[in-house]
Amino acid sequence: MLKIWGRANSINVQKVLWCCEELGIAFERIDAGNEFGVVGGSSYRSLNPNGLVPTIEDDGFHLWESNVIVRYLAHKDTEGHLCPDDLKTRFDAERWMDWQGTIFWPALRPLFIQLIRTPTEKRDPVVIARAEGLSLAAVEILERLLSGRAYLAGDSFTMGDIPAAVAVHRWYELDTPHPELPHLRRWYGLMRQRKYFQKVVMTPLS
Ligand SMILES: N[C@@H](CCC(=O)N[C@@H](CS)C(=O)NCC(=O)O)C(=O)O
Repeated sequence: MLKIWGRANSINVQKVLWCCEELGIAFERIDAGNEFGVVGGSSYRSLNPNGLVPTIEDDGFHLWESNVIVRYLAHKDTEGHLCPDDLKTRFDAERWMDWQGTIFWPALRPLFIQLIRTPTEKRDPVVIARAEGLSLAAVEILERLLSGRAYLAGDSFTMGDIPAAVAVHRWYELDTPHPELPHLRRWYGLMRQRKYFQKVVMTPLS
């Protein structure tokens, strides 16, 4: 059975758990990271030299980097539920996965850390203001994209929606201004209707 190391409240672990649930892949999850430790030990580091979560083991194959794991699982699924067959649609989805990891989450993460993991008296208003601006600029990119399509890579739910949706969920849940973005709101509503998004992602931020 697929093994997944990682605490269930991690954005990056949630991508993998949600993907598995969507694809009906059975898995065993092992708590690791933050208060659970594990990631600092030499046996974990031999699987993932970064000492971060998630890491998976599939039939003796170890893989880390959450978006790559989602790609791997989606591609491996022979039914093709989440990995589009059409090359251009597939790489459109891939593009939004990379964008989440390189643009969106780096913009939003400092806001998440400040508002969720930093005591009020230690918060830095400069960091918060900068992260709010960069995060808004990122979600406005999604708003423009979603004015012309139902999902990030076209007219159906794909692996391309997974990383962005877990980040958008955090943006909406954070106590930060949320200007009206009707297309983003509609797409986020579609995510919120998904049973496994509710199960894995719609949990209190911590
Ligand atoms: N680029 C990596 C980043 C992994 C990462 O930063 N994971 C965080 C949790 S979201 C982590 O391991 N933090 C330290 C910890 O939990 O101990 C990925 O997408 O998998």
